[in-house]
Amino acid sequence: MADDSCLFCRIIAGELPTDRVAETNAALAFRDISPQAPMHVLVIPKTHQPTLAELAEADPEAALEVLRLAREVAEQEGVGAGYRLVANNGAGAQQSVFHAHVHVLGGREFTWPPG
Ligand code: DGP
Repeated sequence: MADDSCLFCRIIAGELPTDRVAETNAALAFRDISPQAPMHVLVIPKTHQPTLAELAEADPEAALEVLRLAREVAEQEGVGAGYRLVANNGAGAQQSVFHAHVHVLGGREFTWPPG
């Protein structure tokens, strides 16, 4: 179910321009507007849930589809040997857009712990 007030639902609907890189029936991948690595793509489910954790509970198959598409994007973008998946879950983790998403980051060295 789409939420008209949700930025990512509007991207899915094609109401806002975005640089799409891959798509399945259940998920969409597009470049982050504020990249934190040479390759930074967001993968989102086409159904609206505020967080990845809530998506996993409400629609586990869609959550799996997001992870599958993240892998495909990493391979397609040439970073399949090593990339980072990030899911900021909730405001306390600096989530800023409350439509479930996974960040796929690659093309540079990563450190641990993350900031
Ligand atoms: P998070 O902080 O985990 O909720 O990540 C949200 C990401 O969404 C952040 O890295 C910036 C990105 N973003 C916000 N608005 C837009 C937009 O309009 N287009 C695109 N492509 N990315 C956006």
